Amino acid sequence: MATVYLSLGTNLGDRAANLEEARRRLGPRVRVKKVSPIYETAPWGILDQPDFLNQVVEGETRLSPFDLLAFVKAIERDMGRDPSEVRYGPRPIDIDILFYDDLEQTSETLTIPHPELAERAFTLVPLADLAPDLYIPAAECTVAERLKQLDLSGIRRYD
Ligand code: PH2
Ligand code: MG
Ligand code: MG
Repeated sequence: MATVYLSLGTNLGDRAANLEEARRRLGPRVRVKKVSPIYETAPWGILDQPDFLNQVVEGETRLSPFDLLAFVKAIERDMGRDPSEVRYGPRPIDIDILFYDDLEQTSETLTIPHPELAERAFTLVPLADLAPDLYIPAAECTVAERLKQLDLSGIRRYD
């Protein structure tokens, strides 16, 4: 069994329902052990789009990293995500793999830990609720330490 941390993000439709639906759909292959609070977060990357809801889940899975990627992409697609949407643009659901055990891998389709993790307060805030002591190799510090260096304005508890 691998322990994985996944980030969920949504800014189209009924956002809270989208998070719930994504967690439910993970169920058969990723046993969700912990869920963070939900945060409402100002958009990052492309600023002119609706606010997101963000959440992180800790799960256990027997899927390999690439099979996990295919599984979460299928959930995104089945939940109505438009494959031609723009990078960083609006979406009903986004599921990103943040950590897979202590694996470090770089490839064209899947880099673990998530390559932009250390820059994204909207991911680090809910991740810190579950696993503040996880080490981020690219930042050479833990999740909690990295969080202290970021601007947290634009992030508020939602639930
Ligand atoms: N996801 C993006 C781009 N920008 N901003 C916030 N606040 N939350 C997100 O989940 C998010 C984003 C692309 O995946
Ligand atoms: Mg994604
Ligand atoms: Mg993303």
